[in-house]
Amino acid sequence: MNDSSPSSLKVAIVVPTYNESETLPILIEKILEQNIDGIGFVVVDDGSPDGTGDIADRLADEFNGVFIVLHRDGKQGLGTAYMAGFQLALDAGADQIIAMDADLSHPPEVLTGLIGELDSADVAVASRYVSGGGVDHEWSWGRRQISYWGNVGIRTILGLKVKDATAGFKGFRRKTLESIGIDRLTLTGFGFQAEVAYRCQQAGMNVVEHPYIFMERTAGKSKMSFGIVVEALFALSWLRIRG
Ligand SMILES: Nc1nc2c(ncn2[C@@H]2O[C@H](COP(=O)(O)OP(=O)(O)O)[C@@H](O)[C@H]2O)c(=O)[nH]1
Ligand SMILES: [Mg+2]
Repeated sequence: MNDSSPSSLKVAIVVPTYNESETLPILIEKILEQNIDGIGFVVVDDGSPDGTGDIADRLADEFNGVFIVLHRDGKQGLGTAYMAGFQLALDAGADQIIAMDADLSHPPEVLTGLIGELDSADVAVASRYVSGGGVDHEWSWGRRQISYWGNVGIRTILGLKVKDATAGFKGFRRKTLESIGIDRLTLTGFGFQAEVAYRCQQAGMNVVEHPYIFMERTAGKSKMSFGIVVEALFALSWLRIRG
C-alpha cells in the first residue's frame, strides 16, 4: 500500500480500478481542476495487467495530500474494492466519501454540486433518472432501454425509492457509511451499488438525487457482461427475501 503524507482530509474520492491506465491520470487531473477543499484519493487496484497500479503510485507520489493506493492480488470485483476503499477513507478521517468510476463516465464537473448536497443529505446520488439527468447521446435507443428497464427491475425487486438504483457515482457522509456497516455488505460485483442503496434506505438515510449525464467510456473496456447482470438480479432477489 502506498500512503502519501497525510494532511486534513475532508472529501475522499474512492476509485476502483482494473485496467484504467489511460483514464486514471486524466480523472485525477480533472478532479483537481475543480479546486475542492481538503480533497484526497483512495485508489483500489486489483493488479491491473496494464500497469494502472504503478500509475496510481506515481500519482500518489506527486500529490501533496492524502492519496492512498491499495494493491490487491488479482481481480476481486467492484464491490469488495469499494468496501476496502470506503474503510480506508474512513480510517484516514474523511468527512465525506465519494464513489466514482475511473473511466470518465462520471464527469468530475458534477463533483462540486454532488458534494454540496451532502450539507443536508446523508447520501447524494448522482442520478441519470431525475430531471436534468441522462445518458450519453451516443447511446442507441436499444441500449437506453436496457439500462432504463434494468434499473426499473432492480428498483422493483428491492422496493427502492431512489430513481437511479444502479448508480455508481455517489457521495456519503461519514456517519452514513458507519451506520450501514460496510462489512455487512455481501455483493461483490454489479449488484453492489443497489445493495448499498437498499441498506441506506433501510437505515432511514436521507437520500438526495443530483442530476448528471452519464458519459460512455472512450478508452479501456467495460467489465460488465450479461452474466454479471443475471447474477446480480438473483443475488438482489435473495437480499430482498432475507431482508
Ligand atoms: N479494483 C477493481 N475495480 C474494478 C473491478 N471491476 C470493475 N472495476 C472498476 O470499476 C469501475 C466500473 O467498472 P466498468 O467496467 O466501467 O463498469 P460499467 O461502467 O458498468 O461498464 C471502473 O473504474 C473499473 O475499472 C474489479 O474487479 N476490481
Ligand atoms: Mg464504466
